[in-house]
Amino acid sequence: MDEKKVMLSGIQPSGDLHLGNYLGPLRHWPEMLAEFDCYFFMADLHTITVRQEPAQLRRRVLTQVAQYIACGLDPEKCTIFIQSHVPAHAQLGWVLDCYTMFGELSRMTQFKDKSSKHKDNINAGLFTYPALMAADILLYQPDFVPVGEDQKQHVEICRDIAERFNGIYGDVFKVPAPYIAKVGARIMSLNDPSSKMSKSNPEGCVFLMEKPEDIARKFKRAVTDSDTVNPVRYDPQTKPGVSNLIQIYAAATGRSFADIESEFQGRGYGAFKPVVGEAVVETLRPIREETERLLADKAYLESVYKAGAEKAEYVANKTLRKVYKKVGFVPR
Ligand code: ATP
Ligand code: LTN
Repeated sequence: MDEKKVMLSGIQPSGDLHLGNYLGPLRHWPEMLAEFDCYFFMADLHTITVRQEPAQLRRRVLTQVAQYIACGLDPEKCTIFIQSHVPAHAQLGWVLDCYTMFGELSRMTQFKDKSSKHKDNINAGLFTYPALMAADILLYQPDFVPVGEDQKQHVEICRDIAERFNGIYGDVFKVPAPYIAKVGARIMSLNDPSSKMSKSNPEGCVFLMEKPEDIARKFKRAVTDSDTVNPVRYDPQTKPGVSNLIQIYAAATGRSFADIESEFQGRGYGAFKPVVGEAVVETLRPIREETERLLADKAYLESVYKAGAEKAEYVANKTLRKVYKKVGFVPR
């Protein structure tokens, strides 16, 4: 019998989910439920690499569980869990710390970025984060890890760690591949198209739970350029702002760039920006409404993440036991 391929991904509940998270990885996850055996988790262990307010963290984790479901992840068809509920992540994380080199961790772009942003808290967890992420992945032996462009480097180091470990102990881990969707892989900030949309710049960022009028306002104010002849053209080098809007519109409506350019031929940004805003509002509306409904049903959410933790733990422990045996730990 052909076993289904496995895929896994997670998002840190370090802020409310935004349009970049959605149009990048999240939107594609439900498409994979039929084909793959899927695991989706809230990466809460990763989140404390940056100081968090405990009540906020709890709220965001639960909201994120509800949002995963509202975005189309049917808990009957995949495993949805909270990372800290499965101790094997931290346990394998430690083992892999010992197979990850200081030099390779020093080259991680995200570490460089985050340590320059949080100079007062450059903790060891922030530095070893990729080894924990490798553990998150390798525990489930996935074939694919669907993420946004910025996480590619972390999936690559995970492959290196897996190959190093396998090189010493034989085939313990499956070596996974990143899976990065073409349209939406990197949504840029609305008020600064040179940097990616991120919760750390809330004015340039559209959150999934945001009110329609606020979303519309952010799109109307989106930074474009001063081109007046046929301004709605996709050219990320010279026109990053409008190209980002075209990308968002294409991802939200499923239309091609060429089709969008021809619809707006000869028309200005004043016509284009509100239309993009409206398309995003309509894309997010059902997700927001369903998230609100689910958040009012705490018992259901709890049943989802408890069942998810049990299923995840079973698979994760199998890999962990194998690893412990290979490195020479005495079985209990
Ligand atoms: P931060 O603001 O701390 O950089 P973030 O908002 O980028 O965080 P992450 O938790 O790092 O969010 O990312 C969650 C997932 O969403 C990852 O797979 C990441 O690649 C993807 N992602 C994040 N921002 C974008 C974006 N602007 N465009 C496309 N994908 C994105
Ligand atoms: N680093 C990822 C979150 C994450 C993740 C993972 C993604 C943690 N562990 C394992 C895929 C697989 C991020 O989104 N910032």
